[in-house]
Amino acid sequence: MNGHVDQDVGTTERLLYWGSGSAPSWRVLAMLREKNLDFQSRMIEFDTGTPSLTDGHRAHRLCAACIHGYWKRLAFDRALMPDETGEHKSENIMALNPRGQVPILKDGDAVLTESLAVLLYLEQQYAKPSLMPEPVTPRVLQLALESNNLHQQLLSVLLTKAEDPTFSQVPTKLKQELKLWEDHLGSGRYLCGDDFTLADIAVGPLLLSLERQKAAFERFPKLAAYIGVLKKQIVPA
Ligand SMILES: N[C@@H](CCC(=O)N[C@@H](CS)C(=O)NCC(=O)O)C(=O)O
Repeated sequence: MNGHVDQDVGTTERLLYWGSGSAPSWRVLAMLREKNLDFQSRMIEFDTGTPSLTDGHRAHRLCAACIHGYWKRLAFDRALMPDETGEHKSENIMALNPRGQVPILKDGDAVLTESLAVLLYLEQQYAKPSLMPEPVTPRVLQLALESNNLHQQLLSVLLTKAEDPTFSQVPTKLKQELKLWEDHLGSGRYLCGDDFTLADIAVGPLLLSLERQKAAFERFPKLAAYIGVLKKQIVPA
């Protein structure tokens, strides 16, 4: 049975630490599900009362840790910030990932802390069902890793009002990034044709997170259609 709830599930030696609203975590959850892999699920709590986290953000399950981190990068007055007491900074998590970030996957003796590394590892380690065409298609690898550019831009919109349905607050750089992904989509159902691949798992949760923020995709019709497809394939996290 696949675990993606806030409790231990299964009896395997596979354990995933993840956070609600965390797109990188969502990638790993989606991958484990596609691979039909059992795991114990540990959803960590990183909402420590971040002042910028509105009810709208909470309702839309946006990543509290990202919002917090974004304020910090903007050099928001540290005195106004709560201490980073969220579970992601606990001794237990820091011992596994000194960056204090999730997702973290323990698989037997292996510990992986970067979501894209986890995807590649799982694909390599558990080949079936395959999410990588054989022979390896450069495009799948290219787009899977290129998705990190979109992730960077996604972080920049986390502070826009979750209730804003117009997408008017979306920074120009994000729009430019979305245009690139619009152009990446061809006539196939997915990013690399008609097969669901690792590239879709890398990109999907990022787009679904944006959609969760009520971002309107009217000016990106291919992306809008793709998101509709992804919503049927990728379980919310
Ligand atoms: N590059 C990492 C990013 C992981 C990440 O940013 N995780 C966030 C949640 S979405 C986190 O744990 N942030 C806590 C912090 O940075 O303090 C990955 O892809 O796994």
